[in-house]
Amino acid sequence: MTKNEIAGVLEGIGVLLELKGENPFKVRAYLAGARALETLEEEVGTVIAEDRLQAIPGIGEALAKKITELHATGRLGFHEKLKASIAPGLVEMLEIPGLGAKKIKALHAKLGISAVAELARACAEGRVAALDGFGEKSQEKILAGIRNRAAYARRHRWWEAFAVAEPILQGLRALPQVRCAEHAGSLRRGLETVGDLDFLVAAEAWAPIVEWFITRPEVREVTAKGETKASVRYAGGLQADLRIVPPAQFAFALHHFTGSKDHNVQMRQRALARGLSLSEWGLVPAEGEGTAKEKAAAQRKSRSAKLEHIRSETDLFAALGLHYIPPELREGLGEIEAAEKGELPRLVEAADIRGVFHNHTTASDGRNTLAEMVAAAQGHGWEYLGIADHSKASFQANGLDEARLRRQIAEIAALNQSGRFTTQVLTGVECDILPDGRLDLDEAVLRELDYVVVSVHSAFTQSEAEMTARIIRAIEHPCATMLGHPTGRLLLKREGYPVNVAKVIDAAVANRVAIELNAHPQRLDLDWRHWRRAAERGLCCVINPDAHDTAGLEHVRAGINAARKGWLTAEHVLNTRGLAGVRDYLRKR
Ligand code: DGT
Ligand code: CA
Ligand code: CA
Ligand code: ZN
Repeated sequence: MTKNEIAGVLEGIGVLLELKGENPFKVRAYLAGARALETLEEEVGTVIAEDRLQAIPGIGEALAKKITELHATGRLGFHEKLKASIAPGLVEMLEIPGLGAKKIKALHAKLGISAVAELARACAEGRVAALDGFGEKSQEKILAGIRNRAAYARRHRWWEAFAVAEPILQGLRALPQVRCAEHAGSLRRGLETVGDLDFLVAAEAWAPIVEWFITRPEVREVTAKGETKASVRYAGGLQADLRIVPPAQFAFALHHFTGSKDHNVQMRQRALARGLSLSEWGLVPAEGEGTAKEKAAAQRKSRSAKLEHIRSETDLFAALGLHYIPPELREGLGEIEAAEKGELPRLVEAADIRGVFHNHTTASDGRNTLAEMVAAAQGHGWEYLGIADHSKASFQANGLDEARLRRQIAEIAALNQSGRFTTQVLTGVECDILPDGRLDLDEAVLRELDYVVVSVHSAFTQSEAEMTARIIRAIEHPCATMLGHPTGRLLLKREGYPVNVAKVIDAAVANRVAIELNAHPQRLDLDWRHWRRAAERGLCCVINPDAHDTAGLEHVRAGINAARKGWLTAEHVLNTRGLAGVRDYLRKR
């Protein structure tokens, strides 16, 4: 187990102890231990090997033993026993966003609630609001939390879904019977969350493909099996549909099963207006008897119509008088009109990215050193890597104060001068926006940096008006260069704080502050749905991985998906510019 995974278990123990009503000192000891590990600057393995765990403030003998066991085995008998000693319904209630151990304990003690369903009923009947220390507002929040938890459980983040899907697609392509295979559905459209996976295969022999698909080791359950299709559920709950079609039908089926529904409806209407019927089986004259399937088959046999020649999605769009529409744009949001007029944007691509801002190192809560991060950025072929560690108000993330930041600036200057890397390091900071909208660091030190990311990490419960005013005040600060993760949402985990995004965008445009498209797969914040209009209004986008380790730099790919869904071109994105262009942009501000 890694340092952060161990910290996660310790924190979990603290919460469970609190739920059990254990001595608060004991609870705090585990939470403090978790914090101490998270901010540890060296490898936990090294510390264990050299028997120095107990030298870390906040870690005593008992904790050191448990950390060692977790590091070595990935398990902890004490944790498992503790979990087993608490009603599973209570542990489950901990997954409700916004409901902590203290409140669950009170609900259990006063209302005898020990399951999520009981809690939902108690809220619906108003019994929670009547409790001391709860009230109407708190009851509403709990109900919303229960609803969110159920909705979150039905979907999966794109990044994790893609990691499951990609090896299966490659496996399908390697089968001798398979002519071609593609992802379809929301995964292919690059949606931030995915309900289920959709695989589409062209082949003439079906049985061996279906058999292969349902016997993968990751499959937990086969939920449907037919001659040319199958559905399965994998470990982790993700489900997948496989459909196999004859090669001549592949382009139509790929288009149909890529969707979205809205896009498909509009495409069918367009076909009808031209006297054609579009379906997963083909594009055929709309008049006459029979189903679309029969007509497509008849047409294929007669080899007469020009529609025969549709072999790819490009051909299919062309047959309806349209330029090719990239899957990311197929949401029924005006892409067909733009494709008709030849006005589709040339969407930004991963290869356009020349560097990134907003990355963390071990100086705050990152897991790799400055040099390790730069080496990785160089491996990506980037010209520059911006470092933006946390500022001091984010004490839980070991944020930097003015003195530590100045030392980092000097360290970066020395590294750049050493010529050790071709990738240049830019100096930045992820400066906390304090609850009143002031920035967390002195203006003098901010002026010494190449750029400043401003972000909200505290006081999430402010009203929409307060939060909006707070963020706008930060945007108006003369040193602010870009706004980090503007809504603070964590996909399938936590809704964003309330904020008037349109006003924030206006302020950013007016103050020439860029807004981040935070590419962390859990954030993808600002949401792609805002970007098309925002870019039209002149907003500059910056795709930032918010990397906390070298692997985190890969997340740029998820940000590219979102940017493409937001109709963004390379010109809209600051970090498609080379180092000279970026320096020029930063100087002119
Ligand atoms: P998801 O799985 O909820 O993230 O979203 P999708 O878009 O992958 O939806 P899914 O898996 O239900 O179906 C894949 C595509 O197949 C969908 O985007 C469009 C097409 N499709 C499925 N069912 C229907 C339908 O009832 N009507 C239409 N027009 N298209 C459908
Ligand atoms: Ca799907
Ligand atoms: Ca599906
Ligand atoms: Zn942040």
